[in-house]
Amino acid sequence: MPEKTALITGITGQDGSYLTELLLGKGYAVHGIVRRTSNLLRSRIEHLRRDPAIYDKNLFLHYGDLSDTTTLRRIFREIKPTEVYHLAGQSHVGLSFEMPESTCDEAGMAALRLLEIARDQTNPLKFYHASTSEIFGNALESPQTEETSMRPTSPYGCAKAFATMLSRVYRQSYGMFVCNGILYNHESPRRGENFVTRKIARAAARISQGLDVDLVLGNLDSKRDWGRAQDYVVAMWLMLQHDKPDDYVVATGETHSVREFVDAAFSFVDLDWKKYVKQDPAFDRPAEPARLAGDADKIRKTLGWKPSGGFEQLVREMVQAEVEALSKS
Ligand code: NAP
Ligand code: G4F
Repeated sequence: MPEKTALITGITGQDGSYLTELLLGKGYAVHGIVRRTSNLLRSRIEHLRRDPAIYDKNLFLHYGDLSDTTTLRRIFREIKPTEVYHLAGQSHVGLSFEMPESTCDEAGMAALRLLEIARDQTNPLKFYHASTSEIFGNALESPQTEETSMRPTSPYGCAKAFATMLSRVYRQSYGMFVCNGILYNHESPRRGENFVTRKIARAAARISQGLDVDLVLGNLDSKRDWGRAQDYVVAMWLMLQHDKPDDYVVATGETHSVREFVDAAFSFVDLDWKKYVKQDPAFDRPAEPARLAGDADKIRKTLGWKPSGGFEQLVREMVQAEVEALSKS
């Protein structure tokens, strides 16, 4: 049996799927919590689930939900994880204004439930909490560091700020090994289709093949610090391998506007984006950070982490993946 047993909430999401691949490659037994859905297909981890050398050998899935504490507690008791990566929850900032209560339960209260369960375990475990740059909101300084004060601008940001503070309290009060990864936007071909980068990459590919005629977006001026998801899951793992638990900003330090992302994506398929992109205020949020940029100095110096590739590479990878998916279908 592998010595290290990881439990991942949110294993079917973008980050959960890349983290699973990383941990399997390192010889871990990986357990993931999946929700009951009406469709059994879990596209991001289907290739692992269909691999008889992996599924039910080193990768195990358990039904559960963040609201179902008794089931979560039973899973902990049965598998005795040595590392817990808590990634699950409604992660769309815009939608958090439409579903504030369930978002805050999943992004905030669920961390409390899991920390309480972790506190009761007799075996030592390390706990990763998926914090976010959205806790900084309208930040008072740029770039932001681990010390920057929290000024969230959305229900999602508020809930994550709560869970981030709580993780610190559990570390300080109970001596638990709990880390906050304060991650800036990270993207990949596995990004959910209603996040702006994937929406743009998909539209650029489809318009170039005559399958769509336009792309409707919200705020084009907004600036984000976009990195590659594959790099960011390495940062999560590194945090739990260090001898001391701590909080780390994970970012590229480079910001680009949504307009720049659109320009780069459409250029890749030789289109002039101005002919196809429309704006609809329906996609605007009641409030949001105008610009987020992270200072990843601490994780670079302490854990030796750094991002690979740059903005152009990320855009290229995402559009290329969409073009290839279309040619296969
Ligand atoms: P994602 O693709 O939206 O995945 C979310 C995961 O949570 C999915 O596996 C989803 O399951 C699961 N989930 C949602 N509600 C649940 C519930 N009630 N019970 C159990 N599972 C539930 O998110 P991601 O991009 O991988 O991000 C991972 C985490 O990092 C999230 O907490 C996010 O808020 C945070 N984060 C992300 C970024 C980023 O740029 N990606 C940056 C900072 C922080 P289904 O597949 O069944 O929907
Ligand atoms: O892709 P987004 O929806 O990502 P957002 O809001 O920055 O949140 C993501 O990153 C956070 C880390 O900073 C995570 F915590 C969170 O879970 C999530 O992964 O939007 C990026 C920007 C925003 O300014 C938004 O207003 O793009 C702007 N935008 C413009 N048009 C749009 C659209 N966003 C979306 N989703 N859809 C649009 O049509």
